[in-house]
Amino acid sequence: MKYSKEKLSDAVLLKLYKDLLKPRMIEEKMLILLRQGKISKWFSGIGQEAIAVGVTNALQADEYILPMHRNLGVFTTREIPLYRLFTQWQGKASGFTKGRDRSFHFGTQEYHIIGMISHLGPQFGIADGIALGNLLKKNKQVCAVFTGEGGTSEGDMHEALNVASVWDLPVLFCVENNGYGLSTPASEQYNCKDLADRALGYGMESHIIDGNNILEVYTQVESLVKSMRVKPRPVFIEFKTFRMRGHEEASGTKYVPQELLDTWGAKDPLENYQEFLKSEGLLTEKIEVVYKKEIAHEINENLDKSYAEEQIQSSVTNELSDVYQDFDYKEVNPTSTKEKIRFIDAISNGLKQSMQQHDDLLIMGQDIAEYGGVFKITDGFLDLFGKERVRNTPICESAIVAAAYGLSINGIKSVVEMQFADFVSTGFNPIVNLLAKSFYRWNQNADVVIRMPCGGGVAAGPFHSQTNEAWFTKTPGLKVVYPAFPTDAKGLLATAINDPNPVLFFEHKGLYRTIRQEVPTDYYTIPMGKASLLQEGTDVTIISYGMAVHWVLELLEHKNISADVLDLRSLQPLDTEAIYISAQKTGKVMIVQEDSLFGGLASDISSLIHEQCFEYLDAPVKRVASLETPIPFEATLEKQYLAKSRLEKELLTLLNY
Ligand SMILES: Cc1ncc(C[n+]2csc(CCOP(=O)(O)OP(=O)(O)O)c2C)c(N)n1
Repeated sequence: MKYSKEKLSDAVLLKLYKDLLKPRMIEEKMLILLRQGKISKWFSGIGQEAIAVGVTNALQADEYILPMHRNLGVFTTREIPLYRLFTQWQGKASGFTKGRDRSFHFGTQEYHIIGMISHLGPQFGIADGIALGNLLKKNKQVCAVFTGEGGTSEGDMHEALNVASVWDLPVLFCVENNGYGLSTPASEQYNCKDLADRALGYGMESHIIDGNNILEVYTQVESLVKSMRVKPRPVFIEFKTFRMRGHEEASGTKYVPQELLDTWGAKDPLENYQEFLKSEGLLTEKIEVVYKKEIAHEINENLDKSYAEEQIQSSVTNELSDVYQDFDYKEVNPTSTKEKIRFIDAISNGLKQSMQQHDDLLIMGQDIAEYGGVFKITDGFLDLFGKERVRNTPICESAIVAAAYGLSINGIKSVVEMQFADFVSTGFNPIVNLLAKSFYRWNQNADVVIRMPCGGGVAAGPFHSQTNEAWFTKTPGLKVVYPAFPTDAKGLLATAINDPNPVLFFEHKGLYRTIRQEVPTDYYTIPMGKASLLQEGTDVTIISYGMAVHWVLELLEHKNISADVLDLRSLQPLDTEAIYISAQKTGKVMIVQEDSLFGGLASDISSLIHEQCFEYLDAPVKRVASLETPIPFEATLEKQYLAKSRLEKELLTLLNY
């Protein structure tokens, strides 16, 4: 292997050696512990250390770095105390996730390291968000993100590269091409000569670097990030390297030809560099012994400390209280000035006022800038707030949701507009796995609101009519809001934006231009988790949300029925108290939802009522919902699909029970 010292000082050359040595020695220890059954799983980075160590050394300590499962060298180079790493792997309290997530699945703001989730791909979009935050803060920082060549096949990576290129984001995309993704050889993973070639297609600069040569990694990356800080842009690097051990220790390397292991074994980044430093007279036997002793002592001392720590203790209350970040809700009361406006105007108005309240709040979405969004909710926003804060995005829901999370990591709030709620399916993974689980996993909040124009009755067919709130109410860590009236929509949107947790904000398209109300003109908030009792009666309780509330009100207008009508307004948190009070009062409950029946909100609310109010009930709780089919396009078919047409019959049956 050829090494070129460039202008590096002896101190730097030796530091790089010591930084390479440390993860190697930790790993060797871990492999022993694994054989002794003292740790459960290990993803080896042996043979690849020069990449993590070189890149981390080239970055400043406060520049974010997003490693993967083979990048122990990132953590050690950032000098995380080893007992914290060891206790993390043992699931103990001094680790980074309170025993809630394993191995390298954690982040730490203290060390500016944002760890992976198992799904690999979302790391790229997060890096985009962090880099966007850096650009907006004008702090001249870059951010580096890692993946293996296997991870490059995921759609998330392509979306994120594209966004980074379109937005000129200073992200260093580091691909460690180590020959295998689990057992799949690179030849079955992609079909271009070099992965670096792909960057061309995104209009992005790329380089190929020998990932086993620490000096090449360090010097080239250092000069690249220096220039990226001055001229912000994404850079894609393919590091050629090899995975010398199994995917994880238990899976072995039987499928890897011995010649490959031999060839790459001869290129070992540590041994070769060691020889080089010795040949240069820089590394003496004496220094080497000192380094090894020092590191071995550090490992053993920290291991002892980690083993001495007791297993983690927690309680149900403690676990439940860590799913959401505490939110100090501040009531802002509406002024007396009101204006009769439509549902859509209330949302637009509320969003605008929140942009004024929060100087750094960003909105991202497709066609939202000059065009004003397909529903025109952000019409005129570009002139008011500028292109930096009102951002058109390419069509890539997954990367944008992940980027919103990255912004949040970098301290910036954002609202993401789904063009239609239906399209959230292509951003599903980062919502339910990144945003939802983040606070519980490592106490990092995801300050993101996702606006969801949803719902049927608009003859738009199966892909522009869904009301898919139940996809999200199922997932702990998300809040879900679903207003039915303009006043609620405006106040709840303000609260959703103030709340530091991820919120899905459902807006029924059918209400946009049909419902008007006298809405306070100034900024105000409404608390989440409080249902609204729209009508009071004695014979029956009708619980609903969104468009279905209006079906209920319309039906009752023409009937002489004494009913409590409860509009839930928010589904997570859910106002169970209001539900139980009303159910106990009337003894008969009907729950109406626009979504198809099975697995919807109505089912859970019905169960809750049966469990909590059984003695008070005069009839089984009735769920009324749409058909168990996709939503048809043609108007009469859609009418037949929607629950509205069955409402009256079901209500009368319940009343006569
Ligand atoms: C979305 C997703 N699919 C599959 C897996 C299972 N899996 C975990 S790591 C891995 C191989 C990754 O290969 P590569 O990106 O090349 O990284 P390497 O392990 O070689 O460092 C696979 C298939 C996963 N974690 N996430």
